[in-house]
Amino acid sequence: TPNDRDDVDLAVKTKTRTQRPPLYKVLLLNDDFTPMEFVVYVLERLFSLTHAQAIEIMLTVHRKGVAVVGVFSHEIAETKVAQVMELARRQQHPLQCTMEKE
Ligand code: TYC
Repeated sequence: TPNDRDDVDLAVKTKTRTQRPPLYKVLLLNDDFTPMEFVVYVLERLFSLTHAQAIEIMLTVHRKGVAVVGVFSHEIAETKVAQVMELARRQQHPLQCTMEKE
């Protein structure tokens, strides 16, 4: 029969790849002036970290100059950065927060 050969009726498969939205790292930068307890407060309040996790990340930034605080969609990352910068500005701390594509 015509279809005895496997290659005759092989379906044409189109590979569909799921589009994953790019993710962005939110980075916290060290400086010499922002109080450690303010950084811990910001991390707890805006990134839903426990007190222990917040202290750990703050100390990493303090020692190494920068650390990833979290990974988010573009919109959430932008909002987090803006919220950190606004809290710091209100208290007149030079704390800097930025984002970068993962
Ligand atoms: N280096 C600051 C100090 O000694 C503390 C600090 C930690 C500041 C993390 C910013 O993102 C930062 N007071």
